[in-house]
Amino acid sequence: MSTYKLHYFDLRGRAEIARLLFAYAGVKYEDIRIDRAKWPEQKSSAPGGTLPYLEVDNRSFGQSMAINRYLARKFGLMGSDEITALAIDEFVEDVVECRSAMIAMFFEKDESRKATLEKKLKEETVPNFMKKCEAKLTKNGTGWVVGKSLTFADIVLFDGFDMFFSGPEGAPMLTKLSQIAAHRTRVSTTPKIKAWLDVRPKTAM
Ligand SMILES: N[C@@H](CCC(=O)N[C@@H](CS)C(=O)NCC(=O)O)C(=O)O
Repeated sequence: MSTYKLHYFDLRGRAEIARLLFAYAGVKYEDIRIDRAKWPEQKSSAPGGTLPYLEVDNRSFGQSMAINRYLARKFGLMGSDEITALAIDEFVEDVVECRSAMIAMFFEKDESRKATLEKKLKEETVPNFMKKCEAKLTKNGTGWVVGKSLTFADIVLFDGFDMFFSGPEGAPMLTKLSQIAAHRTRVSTTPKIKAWLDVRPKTAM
């Protein structure tokens, strides 16, 4: 049995999907939360100088999505065949694309550029993604994104928009997205996930 240490700031951010995967799989790991003030002196021990990174036994690996995919595969959440894994990954990339557009807008400093990005996000990117996601959940008809049980895709969807759906724009939108709303409930009430959500540190993001 491998030993795992997940290093990140005291945030959900880019580490929360891994934490949810550990929780769902019921696998023990050390959830190491680095103080921002101490980060500069620790940066050189992180692969690529960024967080999160995962120590598996005594080897360290960076890049959050590589870590997430490794854990998802290890914990049997990538489906039982390669085509199912492809469908899961396809959906995960849709989430990543939509989230990246949201993050780019959030961090844009130039006001005029920010306004352009925000308009595109509100009028096209987010509604289009949500529409596609509602249709996908309806078509699959099992309550899960791919196949008949929870996979990596469900955890990525749940975590990817967790902050958005708790906020002033996302919360009212969710009332009109019946499939996604039901999906959020289904994921968050899955016993091992619920147990983590109930105790996880309350952080701003
Ligand atoms: N593509 C990388 C991005 C990692 C990244 O930018 N991490 C940020 C925190 S979310 C970080 O380490 N910031 C501190 C720094 O760069 O010194 C990943 O997904 O892991």
